[in-house]
Amino acid sequence: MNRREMLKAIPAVAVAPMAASAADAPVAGDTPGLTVRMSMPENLESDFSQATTFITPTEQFFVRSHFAVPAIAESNFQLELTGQFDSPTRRSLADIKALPQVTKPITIECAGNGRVYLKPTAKGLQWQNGAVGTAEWTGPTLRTVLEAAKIKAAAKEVVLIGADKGVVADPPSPGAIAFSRSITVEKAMKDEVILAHSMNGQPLSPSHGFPLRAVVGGHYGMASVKWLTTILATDHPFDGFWQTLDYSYWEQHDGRIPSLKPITKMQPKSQIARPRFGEVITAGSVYIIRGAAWAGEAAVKSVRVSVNGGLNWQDAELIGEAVPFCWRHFRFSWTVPNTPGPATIRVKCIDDSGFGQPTERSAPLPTGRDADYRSYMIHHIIPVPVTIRGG
Ligand SMILES: Nc1nc2c(c(=O)[nH]1)N[C@H]1C(S)=C(S)[C@@H](COP(=O)(O)O)O[C@H]1N2
Ligand SMILES: [Mo]
Repeated sequence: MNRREMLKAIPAVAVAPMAASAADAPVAGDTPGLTVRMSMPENLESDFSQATTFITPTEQFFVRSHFAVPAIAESNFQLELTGQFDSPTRRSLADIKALPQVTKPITIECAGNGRVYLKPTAKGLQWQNGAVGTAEWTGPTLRTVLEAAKIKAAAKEVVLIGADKGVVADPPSPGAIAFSRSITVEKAMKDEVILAHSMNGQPLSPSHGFPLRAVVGGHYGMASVKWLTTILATDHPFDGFWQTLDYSYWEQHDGRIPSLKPITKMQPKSQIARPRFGEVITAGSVYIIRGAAWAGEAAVKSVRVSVNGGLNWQDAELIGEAVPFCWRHFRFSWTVPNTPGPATIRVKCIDDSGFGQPTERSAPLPTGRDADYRSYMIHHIIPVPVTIRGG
């Protein structure tokens, strides 16, 4: 934590006993607001200490954009379906809205969320823990759209291509390229993949992909292509810039020939909303530790809390119902010691296959070494330091 964050930390608010619906009620001390990580292109971070509601209000939802927002008029918007389709087509927004619709909440986390906690410092946007949010998305499933255009059995992947484009400096791209990512047809056919025209009941804002975006539940954010204009079905894996050079990680084989694999599934993770980093907490009080946990395509089985530097762990209470592909809020009543001094809070999420969060970035995982995730998939335990002060 830096000095500015220290100074920003505010005293804990008095916490009253909570009703069952507390997950949906904002907490005292909430303020709207996004932090500018980059103004051009627009990269805005949510304040995770405000993330005490299941749905993130759209104006507090983080924005991650590689290029300037493309201006698209709804009247001449067309989604092109090309490649491995028996009936390749173009569809207007009205056509897309005329298909069967679903509305689903889905959590999106940027693969670089938490990058600021990496040591040594990694290149890239220095996100703290606010590049994550949950919104309710409306539109047809991608499957509905693919089946309407009669996707061929030979199709293995669908490349989702955005209208935004530009030159990438590092590593240098071959001229201006459009943001694009693929998912396998197997994933594309799942219920959790939506072509959304609406977010939280309103048409998408320009920043979040107006007029149409993909939302790929369970995958990191880069899969959820905004300003979607083309769906290219291919019979071979896509090797584009953000599939190989960027948003990729090292997969170890025999320790000698690691190979780059596209980042896909969100790893189990939990974050503390309250207390904030460096918060001052009253000695002898009961403090409600709050936060949210998610596990991508898996479910959150439990969230464990340690208030003594990772020595002992106890179960947090999971709030509300488990919603697939969404975060789950948790709380934990901490009986704060009477002795003033520093304390450290840790939380860890364990998914339904028993896979949890590593203690350190370098820890070995079933999938390889966490450090091989380069500057992405940052899901090791991040301790939150606080100061206990005489009451
Ligand atoms: N066309 C396009 N889609 C995109 C991006 C982009 O730059 N261009 N950024 C991706 C990344 S890295 C993330 S994390 C999410 C963020 O979605 P949001 O800005 O709505 O929060 O959008 C994804 N979709
Ligand atoms: Mo991202």
